[in-house]
Amino acid sequence: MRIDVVSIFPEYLAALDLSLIGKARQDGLLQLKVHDLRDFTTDRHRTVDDTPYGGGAGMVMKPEPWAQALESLVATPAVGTPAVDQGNASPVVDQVSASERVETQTAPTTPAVDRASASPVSDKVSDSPVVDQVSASERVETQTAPTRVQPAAARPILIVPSPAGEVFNQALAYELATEDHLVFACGRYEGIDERVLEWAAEHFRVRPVSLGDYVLNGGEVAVLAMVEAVGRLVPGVVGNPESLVEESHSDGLLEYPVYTKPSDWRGRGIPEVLLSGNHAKIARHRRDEQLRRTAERRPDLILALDPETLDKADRATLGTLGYAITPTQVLPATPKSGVAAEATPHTP
Ligand code: 6GU
Repeated sequence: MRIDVVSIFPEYLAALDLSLIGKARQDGLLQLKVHDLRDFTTDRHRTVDDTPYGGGAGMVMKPEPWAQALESLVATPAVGTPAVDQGNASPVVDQVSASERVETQTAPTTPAVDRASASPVSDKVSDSPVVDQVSASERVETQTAPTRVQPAAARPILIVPSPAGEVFNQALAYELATEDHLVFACGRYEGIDERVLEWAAEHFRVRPVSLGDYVLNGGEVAVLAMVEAVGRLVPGVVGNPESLVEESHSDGLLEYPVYTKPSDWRGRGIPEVLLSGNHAKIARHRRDEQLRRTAERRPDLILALDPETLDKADRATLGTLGYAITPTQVLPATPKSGVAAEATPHTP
């Protein structure tokens, strides 16, 4: 998978050199590059922001540096993509080597000053020795558009981290993990000029995405979270794929509690069943712990369960936790009437 991150703080993304994701980059499973937005400015001060039309607090990110940065990415194929693995024939600039640190000057081919005068990306396509994932016949060339226009489904995904986006979750992480190319556009200040997102829709599948209902100063921390969540689902990145099966959210429930040695620690023991060697009993105990913990911490997830995924024992446990299961949904039980909440008539 190819991942490009554009930011005015490329150093923020240095953590992606470490641990599992850093290893996946070294192994060539993730071709991840960080680009400095300021490399795509043309003025002496490398300006990326300006005052908002209509007034108000703060600054807004100027559109043109973003267009230049994003255009450079749709036109620059990654190496070693599944379609065409160029191996050692790859251009040095695109290689992810063990020694590679987060790059601050990754404007892939030409410096920003040249780019402004050159007719943009179509040159770079022909310069490149590497064929894009999308075959030449799938490309729709136009005379007027400065960038190749691809059919919507073949366009890379552009993720724009924003508290105003759709909420990121494990389902979205799984979806993104199947993509060939993700681009992350880290906004700062009050955000990016809205026209960038409209324009970008011609070249990307644009997805504004939020981590949750709180505000960060910029998209970088959100990108660290999303790249880790997505990257670890790319085949080969996590050594033992079984560990992806039993973790929180993989089945719509939180993970069960885990314990290791010693079995008696500061006067605290562990659930006896875990020492029994009875695998069926252990599996049942863990499933019940998942249900109990989820009901306590995330009742919204219990209500979102599909009854078809619940066996008899699940239903019994949910009953003791105060839930009723209808053929189509899980509901809070209403103890007095014994009738499911939805069926209780509302009095005006
Ligand atoms: Cl993705 N970006 C910013 N700036 N703030 C956030 C967020 C993202 N998710 C939650 N808060």
